[in-house]
Amino acid sequence: MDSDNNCTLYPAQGYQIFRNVLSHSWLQSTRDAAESVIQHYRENGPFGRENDVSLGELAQSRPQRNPGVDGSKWINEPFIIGDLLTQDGHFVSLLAEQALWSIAARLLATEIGQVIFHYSNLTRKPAGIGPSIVWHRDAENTYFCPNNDRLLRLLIPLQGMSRENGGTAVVPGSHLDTKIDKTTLDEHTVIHPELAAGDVLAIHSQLLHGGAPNRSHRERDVLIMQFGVAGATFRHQEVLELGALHPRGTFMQLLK
Ligand SMILES: O=C(O)CCC(=O)C(=O)O
Repeated sequence: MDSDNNCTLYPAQGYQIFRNVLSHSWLQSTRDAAESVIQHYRENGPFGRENDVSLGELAQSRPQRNPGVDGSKWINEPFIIGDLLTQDGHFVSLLAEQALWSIAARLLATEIGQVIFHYSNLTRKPAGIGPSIVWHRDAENTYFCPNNDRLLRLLIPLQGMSRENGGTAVVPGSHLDTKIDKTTLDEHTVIHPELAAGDVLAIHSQLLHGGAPNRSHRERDVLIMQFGVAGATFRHQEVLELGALHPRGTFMQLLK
């Protein structure tokens, strides 16, 4: 149902899976870069940067998101690490890759030269202690959101992701009905796409999505990149991460 690299499902479903976008070697080097950033966070603790979220601090401030987890033990465990391009040059190389921009251009219905990068982060649900992610639409985000709602998030799991390890859950078609109440969702309308490491899950800005805590023995690290279209004005632009608002050409130049 969901594997369709021609994007024909996206208009009706509001999400699309692209299989094997990261090759084995890209996947391995991305995992290595993610591991080094995670390790740095563990050794140095929360950096106090607005774009990072500690798993322990989240568990303390919103215990309902992570039942049974004692936040005080996990202050140095990252839940979200943002501004990835400043953290490791590998993420700059990855962002220069055409495949990600081609997907963004097709789903945003524009030319690849009109696509711009907004921001990226690593969103983690570590084995056994990963928190839930509440139901939301990305167009509601107050971090980085254009007035025209033309944004697209690409989620790239670095390990296989499914319902079992707190994989991203979606409500197909909910992008077409923004009146659906996210507080009273019928669970029969929810699906949990199964992704292999290196697949890409593209999410429409109005699609309802979220996910349960990870209480499995499997890690779940997801690289997230948000793209938009050049020329938009913004209703929220909390932080300009390195590379924000730039097209692919900038990242290719940085590699020279
Ligand atoms: O990590 C996930 O499962 C979902 C992340 C997400 O919802 C988002 O970035 O908007």
